[in-house]
Amino acid sequence: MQQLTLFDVPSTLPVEHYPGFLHHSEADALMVHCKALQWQQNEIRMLGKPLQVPRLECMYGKDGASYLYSGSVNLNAHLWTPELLSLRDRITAFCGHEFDIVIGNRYRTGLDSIGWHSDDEPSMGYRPAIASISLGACRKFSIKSKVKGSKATHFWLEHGSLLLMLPGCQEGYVHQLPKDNNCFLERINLTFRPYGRLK
Ligand SMILES: O=C(O)CCC(=O)C(=O)O
Repeated sequence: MQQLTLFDVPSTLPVEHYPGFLHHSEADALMVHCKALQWQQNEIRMLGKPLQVPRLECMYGKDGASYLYSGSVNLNAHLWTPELLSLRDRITAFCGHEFDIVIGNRYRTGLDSIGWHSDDEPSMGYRPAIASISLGACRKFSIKSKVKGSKATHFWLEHGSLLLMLPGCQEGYVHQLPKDNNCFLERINLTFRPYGRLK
């Protein structure tokens, strides 16, 4: 079992943050691999009008898996690459949670982002754990309780870091990756998720 220090997380948050989960060279190699994945530019419908999602997306995982979010974007799984599968198994060995799909987000610059949301699609089952790997530019990730007026906690997610969103996180909290006008570098995020489990 990998020995890592749990970093700067308030004890009430159902989140664990491991900045050095991947060695720098492993993260570099994974970034090269991820750049060659099958990225797509999706659109959501806002007030009846199509709007480009401010990032590129892809999904890999078990055959036939499809993931609908915001009621309008449907991601269909490409088959696992050996690299993504081996990373998934390594995360499971580290944290004990099991994952069936990975969703990739590619933020081309700091102008790409994802707004406040929780990942509560029923296809992930009851109280899912989600494991998030960050590559490339260090960006701010914010999380706050769904209770009105709650203050956000911020994490700077470095190249090679792992952020675990534990069971209960999606039910009680929302998260976002806001725009950063001072960031000109690319970032890739991989979220490993359960899919199609009854519990
Ligand atoms: O890029 C990130 O760190 C966050 C991604 C995210 O919120 C999501 O995929 O639901």
